[in-house]
Amino acid sequence: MRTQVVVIGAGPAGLLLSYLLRSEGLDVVLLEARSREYVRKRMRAGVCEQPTVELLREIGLGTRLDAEGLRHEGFSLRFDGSDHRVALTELTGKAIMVYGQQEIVKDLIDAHEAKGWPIEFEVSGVSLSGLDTDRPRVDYRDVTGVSQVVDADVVAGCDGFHGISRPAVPAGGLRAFDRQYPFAWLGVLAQTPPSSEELIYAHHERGFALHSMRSPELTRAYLQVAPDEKLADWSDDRIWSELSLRLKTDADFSLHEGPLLDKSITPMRSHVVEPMRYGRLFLAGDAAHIVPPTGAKGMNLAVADIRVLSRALVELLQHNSSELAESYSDTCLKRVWRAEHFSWYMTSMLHVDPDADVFQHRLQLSQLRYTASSRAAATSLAENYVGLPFA
Ligand code: RFL
Ligand code: PHB
Repeated sequence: MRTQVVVIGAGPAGLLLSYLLRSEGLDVVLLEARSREYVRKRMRAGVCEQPTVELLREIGLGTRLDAEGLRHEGFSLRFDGSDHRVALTELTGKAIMVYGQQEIVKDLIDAHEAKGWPIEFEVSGVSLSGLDTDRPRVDYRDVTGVSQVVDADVVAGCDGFHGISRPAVPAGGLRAFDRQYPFAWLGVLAQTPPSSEELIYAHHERGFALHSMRSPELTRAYLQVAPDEKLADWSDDRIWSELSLRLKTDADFSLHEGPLLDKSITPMRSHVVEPMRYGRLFLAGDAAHIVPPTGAKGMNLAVADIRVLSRALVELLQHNSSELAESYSDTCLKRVWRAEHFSWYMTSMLHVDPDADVFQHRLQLSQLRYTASSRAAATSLAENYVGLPFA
C-alpha cells in the first residue's frame, strides 16, 4: 500500500489530524490498536480551552459541543474552609467548555464515517522503519490478522504516552525531560447532579480533591491518593466520605451522592521529548508530552500540536515547502513548556506532598491566599487556564 501520511493512534490528536489532512485532500491511513467501542467510551479529559472550542467550531465540529457542552465562566479554589472564585471571563474575556474528551472523539469518528474516511481499528504489531529516509514504512496486522505494509511520505505518531512511535526513535534521537509526582488521582463518574455549578479545586490537609461534571446529571470527581493505591481498597462509601471531608466548607455545601459508574487510578507525571520530530516521524499529543491533569491541559495541547502539524504537512506534501515542517517542533514546544509549567504550578499549589515540611506547607497556603486575593495573580492563573492564543 502507498499513502501520503500514516497516522498512528485514533485519540483526539490522531483523529483530528486525519480529519484536517483529509479535508485538504491528502491521502491518509489511520491506525488504532483498540476497538471502535473502546475508543468511543474511554473516559478522560473534561475541560476544553477557548482556543480548542474555537477550532472545533471553525472546522464544522461545534454543533453538539455548543448544544451539550457546559460553558463555564469561573471555578472555585477551595481552601481554609471557604471558596475563592477565579472569575475566568471577568479577568480574561474568555470562557472554557466542559465537554468530555470522549464526546469530541465520538464527533470526530462520526465525521469520518459520514465522509466515508476509513479508520482501521484493532490493528496490532505496528512497527516503523526508514524514518530517516523520505519513504518511511509502517508494518502492521489488520483486524483480521493479515500482515500489511504501507509506504508513506510521513508518519504521525499520535499514539499516546504508551505508544510505539516515540520508542521507535533510535537512542540519541530525542532528549527526554521527566518529573514524577508522589501521588496519583482516583477518578470517579457518578450518576448524580453536580453539587456546584462550577468546578471546585480543593486544597485540604487530607489531600487534594476536584469536583467536576459531565452533564447536569453526571458528576465527575477526583481524589489525591498514593501512587501505589489499590482501587479495591476504595469502596463507594469510602470515596463519598473522603470527598465530603475534603470538600467541606464553613458554609452549607452539601455533596450529592449517587451510584458510581466508573472508578480509575491515574499516576501523575510530567514528560517532554525534544525535538517532537525524528526525520519523517512527527510526534504529537501525549506521544510527545504529558502533564499532570490539574491544569486540564493534556487534550488541549494535543489539539494545539495538530493545528500546527496539519498546516505543516499540507505545505510539505501539497506545496513541496518544508519551512513549517522544520519549525513544527520549536513552535509547539513553546506552548508545551508553558503548559508544563502551569500544570506543575497548579499541581504543587493544590496537592499535599507527603515529603513536604511545614515550611513548604506555609508557602503553599501563602500562594493560595495570594492567588485568591490579588487580581494580578488570579489573572495570570486565568489566562493560562482558559488557554493562551494558538499563534
Ligand atoms: P491518547 O488519547 O492517549 O490517544 C492515543 C491513541 O493511540 C492508540 N494507540 C495505538 N494505536 C495503534 N498502534 C499502537 N501501537 C498504539 N498505541 C496506542 C491508543 O489506543 C489511543 O487511542 O493521546 P492523544 O490523542 O495525544 O490525546 C491526549 C489526551 O488523551 C490526554 O492528554 C488527556 O486525556 C489528558 N487529560 C486532560 N486533558 C485536558 O486537556 N483537560 C482535562 O480536563 C484532562 N483531564 C486527562 C484528564 C487525562 C486523565 N487521565 C486518565 C490520564 C483527566 C485524567 C484523569
Ligand atoms: C475533568 O472533568 O475530568 C477534569 C476537570 C479539570 C481538570 C481535570 C479533569 O483539571
